[in-house]
Formats: sequence, C-alpha cells, structure tokens
Amino acid sequence: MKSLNLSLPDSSITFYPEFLPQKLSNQLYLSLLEEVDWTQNDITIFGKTYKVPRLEAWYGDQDKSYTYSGITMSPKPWLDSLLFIKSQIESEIPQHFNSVLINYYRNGNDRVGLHSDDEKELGPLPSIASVSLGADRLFRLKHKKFKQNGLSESLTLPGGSLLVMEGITQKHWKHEVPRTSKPIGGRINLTYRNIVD
Ligand SMILES: O=C(O)CCC(=O)C(=O)O
Ligand SMILES: [Mn+2]
Repeated sequence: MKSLNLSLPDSSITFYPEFLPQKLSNQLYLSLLEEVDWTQNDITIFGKTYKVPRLEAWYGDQDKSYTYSGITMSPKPWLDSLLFIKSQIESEIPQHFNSVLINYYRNGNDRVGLHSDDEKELGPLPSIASVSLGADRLFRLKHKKFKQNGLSESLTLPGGSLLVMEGITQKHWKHEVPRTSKPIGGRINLTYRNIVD
C-alpha cells in the first residue's frame, strides 16, 4: 500500500493517503454517523465551562477506562464496523489497539485544538492510528520547542486516509484540526489507541 513517511525531526509519522477505498470509506462514514452514540461533552478551562466543539464517542475493550481533557470515559462495547476498521489497520501495521476515540466534526466550525495524545493511560511511547472519513480537513503539527522559528507541518487528511503517529512523536509534537471558514461537509475521525495497564 502507498505510504509516506513525514520525515519530521523527533517523530515517527506515516501517512497512507488511500488506506480505504473511496466507496467503502463513504459507506463507513454514513453507517457510523447513524450507529455511533455521539455526545457533546463539556470542557472546563480556567473555571469556565464550554461545549467541546465537536461530538465524541469512545469504544473499546470493556475493562479499559480513559481520562481525556479531564473527562473520564468508559468505553462502549465495540461495533462491528469499528472492529472491521481496526482489523484493516492491524493487518497493515504491527500494532494492536484496544480502544478508539471517535470525533465527529459536523462542519468547518467544529475542531480540535492543539494537544498531544500523551495521556498516561497510553504509556510512554503511544501508537495512534487515525482514520478519517468524510470531508477533507487540515491537520497541523507543531513542534513543542523551536516555537520562534515555527517548526510545523500541515497536511490534508482526506476521507479514507490513515495517519499513524508512533514512538516519541507525542512527546515532541502537538497537533490540531483547526476551524475552517470553507463551507464543508461532516468528517468522522477515529483514533485507535492502546490503553496499557
Ligand atoms: O480529527 C483528527 O484528525 C485528530 C483528532 C485528534 O487529534 C484526537 O482525537 O486526539
Ligand atoms: Mn489527538
């Protein structure tokens, strides 16, 4: 399968632009939109509570729980379509995943701010396999140091693509999906993760 190493310093990031065939990717988008039990969580920053600017869901093995942005979530039991995508990933890369965080960006106003996937539940060198369905969105990476000279990278994540971030990537880089004023449709992103105990 066609893959591309991003070759950024202090990272290990591989991009598979055509991981899922377009037709399958569209079908999965529509079925997940229906099947997933979406919630809009609250987030409290400096004592003020906001609605998270996207819908979220968390699925996985039943014995795992996870704290994300201060919210502890118990995973819902796997759906067939989520297990199918997981098996596609696990047949391409030598990693095992026991959970998935799913985001639904309803339009260009929905987004995720700069962060690292460095929660302690993921262990010191987390592997994150990120599958995108639906509309193209910009994915921006920023190195935590060298802020002045702006060591950063942007790529468009199209529907059907897979982005794998491994090793020391989360330790050194943050990432975001910024808001866009372009009139665009919805996007679902699934980040498969392995919770270590
Ligand atoms: O939507 C994306 O591509 C990224 C989502 C993300 O960074 C996350 O869920 O931690
Ligand atoms: Mn993330």
